[in-house]
Amino acid sequence: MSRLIVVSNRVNPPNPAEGGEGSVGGLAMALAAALREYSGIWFGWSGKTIPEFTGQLNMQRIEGVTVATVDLEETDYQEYYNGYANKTLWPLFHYRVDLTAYDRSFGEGYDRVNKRFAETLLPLIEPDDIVWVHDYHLIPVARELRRMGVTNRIGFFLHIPWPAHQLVTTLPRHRALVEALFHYDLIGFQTEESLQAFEGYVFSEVHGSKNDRGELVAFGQRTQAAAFPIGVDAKDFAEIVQGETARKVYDRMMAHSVFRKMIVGVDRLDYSKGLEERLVGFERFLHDHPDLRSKVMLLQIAPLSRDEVEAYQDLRGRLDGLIGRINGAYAEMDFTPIRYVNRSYRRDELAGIYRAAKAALVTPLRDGMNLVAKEYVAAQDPEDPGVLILSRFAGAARQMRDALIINPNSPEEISDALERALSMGLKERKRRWEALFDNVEREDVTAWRDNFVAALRARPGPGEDDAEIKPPPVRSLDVAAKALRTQGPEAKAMRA
Ligand code: GDG
Repeated sequence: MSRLIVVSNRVNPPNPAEGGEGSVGGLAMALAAALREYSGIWFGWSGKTIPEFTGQLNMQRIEGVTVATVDLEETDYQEYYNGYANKTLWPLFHYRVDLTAYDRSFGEGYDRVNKRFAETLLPLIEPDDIVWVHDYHLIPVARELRRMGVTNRIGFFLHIPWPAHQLVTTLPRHRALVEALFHYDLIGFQTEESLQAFEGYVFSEVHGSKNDRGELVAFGQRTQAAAFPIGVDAKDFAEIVQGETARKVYDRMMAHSVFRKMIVGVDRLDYSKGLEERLVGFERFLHDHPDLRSKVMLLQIAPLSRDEVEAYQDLRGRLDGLIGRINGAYAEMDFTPIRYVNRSYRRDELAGIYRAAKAALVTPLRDGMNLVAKEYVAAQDPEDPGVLILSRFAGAARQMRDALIINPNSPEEISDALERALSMGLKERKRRWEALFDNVEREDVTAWRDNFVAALRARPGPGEDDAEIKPPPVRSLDVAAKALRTQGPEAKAMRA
């Protein structure tokens, strides 16, 4: 069996001392699970910066996983990580053009670091290995590896949405970014919607096509693109919720909310998660339902994330103000409606918290998938399950039709859904939960990993497939650009 080499920006193997989680974030969770059963290597940035890049590899074995990390230079960190990844691609791919920085140095830093990643990774790759690159930080890795002669199968999975073509084209380097994706043998998206948006770009912007094998053809290359919705380790979650820590936390939460139903939100503090909209919706609920005010409380867990980026600092400030306003207006001397916590909890503690909550509010404005929605379902008591309120803009909404689906931009919809969730009878709660759990269990993280790896292995290897690739048709803009560079009569006509 060939080895699997997983490449991601950060490398966070699970740590039992932290309740089985290396760090907060959906990607880390999923990758730890992916490597648990495959022999292979997890390669990425150590999270440390040094004055000058050395390319020195640090190899360790953690919890059965071989981990290879490399340190980055401070400038790399600023331009590639804080810059192009988190100030350009993240906001743009979450439809926040207003927060997107189009800074040329960020793009250069992004290319430089991707090249450094590829160069450092190169000596680790053996002929039979398959390489699986993750997320928007590392799109050009395959292009760089190909330039160095690597012919192994290389796959890519995008954890965040692929946005509409009109948004992608606001990027000055959009063509190069998409071309870089065509060096992968397989590109995975979270949803059909993202897949279609990507295809839309390929067809309309670079006049690519789909061949009779379903491959996308453009830039003189071809690749396979498909949707692989990511899942959670549902079985593990259902088990840890029965463990001692989860039970203790559950009992504690129940004791604290004896006369009140607890609603929970768990998110990295990120503007894509719709935290402000959620709070405004909850405020509307309190306003519209004076009779229910004394019967509910909202626990919002929001560990800080990317707090060196201004947009995240601004969001934090706005949330502090909003929560202060709502608590000021609706608190009693012995009660505050919103408990807001900026720290992270262990995974097993989180499981107990989920189980004690009568409803979960998951309200992203855009989200590749959203694992919290799935974890909440996995942690419920089958005999008395809580209700999931889920944004239609989370990738998870495609699979989780039995949640109460809302538009997070509407405070009224959030308020109505809360009222409905809190008054829902046991029969309906069970019916909805069973359908949701069935999906969460079936389409879990193992299914995601196995489907992706199987599809990647099924791609033709080097020399296995000599089908001719037609070069893409010349775009009218290219003709115009060429003409402008020449001195002929065509050029004169164009300049005129
Ligand atoms: C990206 C995409 C996609 C949160 N707080 C704590 C904690 N968490 C864990 C949750 C969950 C994970 O972090 C968050 O995952 P999400 O999927 O909700 O969101 P992103 O971090 O934005 O993940 C997303 C995902 O990648 C996977 O492809 O679903 O759309 O944006 O697992 O439990 N974990 C612990 N303590 C906390 O306080 N232990």
